[in-house]
Amino acid sequence: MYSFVHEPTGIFPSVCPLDCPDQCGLLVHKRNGKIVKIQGDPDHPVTKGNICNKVRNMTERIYDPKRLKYPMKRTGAKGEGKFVRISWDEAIEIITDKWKELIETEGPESILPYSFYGNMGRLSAEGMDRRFFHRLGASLLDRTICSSAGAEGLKYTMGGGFGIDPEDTVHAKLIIFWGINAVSTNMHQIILAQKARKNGAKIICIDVHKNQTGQFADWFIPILPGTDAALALGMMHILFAENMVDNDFLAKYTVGHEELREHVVQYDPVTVSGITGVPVEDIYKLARLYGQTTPSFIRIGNGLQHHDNGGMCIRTIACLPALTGQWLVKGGGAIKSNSGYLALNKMSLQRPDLLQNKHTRVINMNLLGQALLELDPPIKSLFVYGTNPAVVAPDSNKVRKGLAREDLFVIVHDLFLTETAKYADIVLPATSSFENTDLYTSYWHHYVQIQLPVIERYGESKSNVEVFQLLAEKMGFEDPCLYETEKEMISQALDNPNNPCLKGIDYETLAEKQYIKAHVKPLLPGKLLTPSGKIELYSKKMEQDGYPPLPTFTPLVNDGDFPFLFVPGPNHHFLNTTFSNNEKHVSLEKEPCLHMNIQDALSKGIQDGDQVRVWNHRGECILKVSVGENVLPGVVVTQGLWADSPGAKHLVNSLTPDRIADMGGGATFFSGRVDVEKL
Ligand SMILES: Nc1nc2c(c(=O)[nH]1)N[C@H]1C(S)=C(S)[C@@H](COP(=O)(O)OP(=O)(O)OC[C@H]3O[C@@H](n4cnc5c(=O)[nH]c(N)nc54)[C@H](O)[C@@H]3O)O[C@H]1N2
Ligand SMILES: Nc1nc2c(c(=O)[nH]1)N[C@H]1C(S)=C(S)[C@@H](COP(=O)(O)OP(=O)(O)OC[C@H]3O[C@@H](n4cnc5c(=O)[nH]c(N)nc54)[C@H](O)[C@@H]3O)O[C@H]1N2
Ligand code: SF4
Ligand SMILES: [Mo]
Repeated sequence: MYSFVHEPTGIFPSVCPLDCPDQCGLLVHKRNGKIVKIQGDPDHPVTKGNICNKVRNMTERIYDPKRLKYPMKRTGAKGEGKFVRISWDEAIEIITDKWKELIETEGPESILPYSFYGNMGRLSAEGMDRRFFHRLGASLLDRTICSSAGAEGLKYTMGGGFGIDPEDTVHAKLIIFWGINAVSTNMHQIILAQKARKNGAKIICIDVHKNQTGQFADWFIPILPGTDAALALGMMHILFAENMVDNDFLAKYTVGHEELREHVVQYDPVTVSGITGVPVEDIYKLARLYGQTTPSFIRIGNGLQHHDNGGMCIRTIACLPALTGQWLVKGGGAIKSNSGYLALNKMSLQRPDLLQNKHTRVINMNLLGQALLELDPPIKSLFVYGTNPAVVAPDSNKVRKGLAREDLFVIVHDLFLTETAKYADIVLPATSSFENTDLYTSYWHHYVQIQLPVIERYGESKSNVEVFQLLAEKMGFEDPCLYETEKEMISQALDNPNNPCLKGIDYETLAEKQYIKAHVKPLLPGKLLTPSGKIELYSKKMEQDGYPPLPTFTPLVNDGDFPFLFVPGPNHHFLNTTFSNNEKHVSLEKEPCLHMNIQDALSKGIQDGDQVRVWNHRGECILKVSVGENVLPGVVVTQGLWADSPGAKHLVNSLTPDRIADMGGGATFFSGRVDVEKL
């Protein structure tokens, strides 16, 4: 296998491993065996040498003295963070002894893997780990924390994660950033929008918070949380009423446009304004701009779908480009996710066939607290990797209570002693992505990329692939697929007869070229993966699944009698909790604050800069208030997944609901209510 580890000095191609749509090409500068600088790869066709501040400062994270060097065993109380060093042999023996005993006494489903995309490498996030846990017969985890509600809604409408090629968006004349803070979370879409703007494009942002993206836009439209489906339906009402729809397109490429035309009569601008807080004249202005501008492009965000009605919201917005026939225009259409184009051979990569009991229970990762506290038969062991649930999972007081259970055997594999790792019985040190071979596929652009090892392993750290191989060996598993090399796994993953876009892309060519564009054809004309092969404005499948078949606005669930809707999203300098423990990034981000409308502040006797207690029936947080007009009355917004530290109660997920969204088992982080009081 290829590797750059043995070249002590030089500049090596690489890829950003973080859960970010941009998946930048990187150049890693190495001197005397150590990384000294990380820069963007100027030759990367989409990211073109630009990278964010987070990753420009990543070297400090790789060599942070706090990084875990060796396995450890807990000596203090759960959550306290006291550990002693042990050897890998001892760690693997303790884990497998415990698991063999559990399998014997309670069955393998008493063990639960808990992971997410802390490293987007497909082998790290859904490779050997899945094979191992399938072979073990452990409970299955439904990985729903990020985008599953929206993914489901998009699938009903468009057949899957399929949008336009972002490289084409420079041709758009109207760009709508809808529920996405792209300046922080998709910076290359902003760079493309700037190019489009130079060619005369107008940029709109629809959000509950006038953040950096709202400030970047030519027109910011503030909206009440969870009401976007109503706004989209109001736009459709006007598009039909004023004959701004493309009837030929509707007839040829959609199902149900006649039903939709009748259905949206009820969503008149006055009604929609009452729901969304968007003035009637702005609804007209928005609909007319959208109806009269071509190409128009909507970048649909993830924040939008972290609501009770998130699936239907995405499904509804995704219907809009069809009304004006945008899918046939270069640069027109939408992107929510493009993951469908780069779909790997999941069967070969994850080997679900190794799971003998086809009725194995499936646990929704958003319900971790409930699962640990209430499930019967109980979960007795939890293996956490590539995620930090004590901070990122909803209703974190419940999660922490579960993690603290004395009879729960917890293993955490991570680069750092995270908040979650403090609850572990055994902590295992993980390599950084620059120490591994892995395969990367963006969910925004159309490039497949490879990571070849650039540096030696830090301390005694091991990759996810290696850890599950060690566990498999000690468990006595003999299946050859548990011992395959990264190169073999990459080849199998890319060999997907169901996905012609990946044709001709293999390990060798990737190692030579670093990134390869998939063979993606425009979505239309063509057959979509919906039951009808067309865009489903009316969906029979939804009806069968118990949903309204037409796009519909459903209000948020009542979350108790608290005056404010609470929207705690990600921030600019962290990636979820990654970097929240690195000094440089924390100093750039300073501290979390709570944005509050001036009217609300007045009525609560709160002034800019005050410390406030934010609370509800689930928990509380202490934050500094920023008073202004960048949120509507009745809404409070904070950014960043900060952990609690002595003297700082910043854990926003202690306030968020663990209710499940309307579709896909999704999370509802932004549908909680809180009260706020001056301290
Ligand atoms: N810098 C940085 N980049 C990141 C991340 C990070 O933590 N930091 N996280 C990564 C991950 S895992 C993901 S999933 C993506 C997420 O990135 P985005 O897709 O941008 O999603 P969010 O930031 O969660 O929310 C986007 C916006 O939705 C707004 N919003 C919330 N509720 C509503 C609503 O009801 N209507 C409307 N119109 N807007 C609403 C929020 O105010 C926010 O500005 O970013 C990735 N990139
Ligand atoms: N309030 C609120 N909560 C949210 C969100 C929000 O917007 N608001 N966003 C949600 C979303 S969209 C997401 S995706 C989740 C994300 O939440 P997480 O998936 O927990 O993401 P991170 O916090 O970045 O944690 C990733 C962890 O993986 C570790 N890691 C990195 N590489 C490797 C590796 O190769 N191996 C191993 N074993 N570990 C590794 C990192 O050190 C880090 O501790 O958070 C969700 N939580
Ligand atoms: S986090 Fe996103 S923008 Fe930053 S380097 Fe990685 S892929 Fe690029
Ligand atoms: Mo996410």
